[in-house]
Amino acid sequence: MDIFFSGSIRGGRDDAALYREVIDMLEGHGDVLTEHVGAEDVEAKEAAVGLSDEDIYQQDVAWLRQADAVVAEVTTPSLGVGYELGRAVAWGKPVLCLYRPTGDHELSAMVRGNDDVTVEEYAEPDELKPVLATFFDRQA
Ligand code: 6IA
Repeated sequence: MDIFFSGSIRGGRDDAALYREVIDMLEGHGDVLTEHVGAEDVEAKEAAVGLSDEDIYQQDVAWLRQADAVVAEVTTPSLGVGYELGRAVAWGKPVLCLYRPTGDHELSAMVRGNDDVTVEEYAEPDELKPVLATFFDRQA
């Protein structure tokens, strides 16, 4: 199972440590194609590697196309995450969005209102293990 994990990068890195925890949990369910989303120093790495925005876009869309499932942490709003979700839904991929309602931002109606997206609300990362198990059991 190839898993595309989606989380905010230029939208804001407040939840970066949480993304790493989610990625660790996802690794129990398959290969995570996008581990860099959880990297502490992703912006510095981006500058060091010298990828253009076009390189990032092309690589990202290729990974998204390859993925068997998409899991996004959507508490920090991100244009890139929203774009990836739209493409994933259009390709008929199973999509799970994880959202903490205790955050500063209300979840977009374009995510919560979409029947093709499973939205799970949570407060603590500990709650996610059974949520992920149920989601991946459904894909088996
Ligand atoms: O608009 P945002 O930057 O918040 O969008 C975040 C989403 O875009 C993530 O889910 C990623 O899949 C994708 N994304 C944004 N930047 C990168 C990136 N930078 N590499 C891959 N995907 C990205 C290069 C970092 C690397 C050299 C460590």
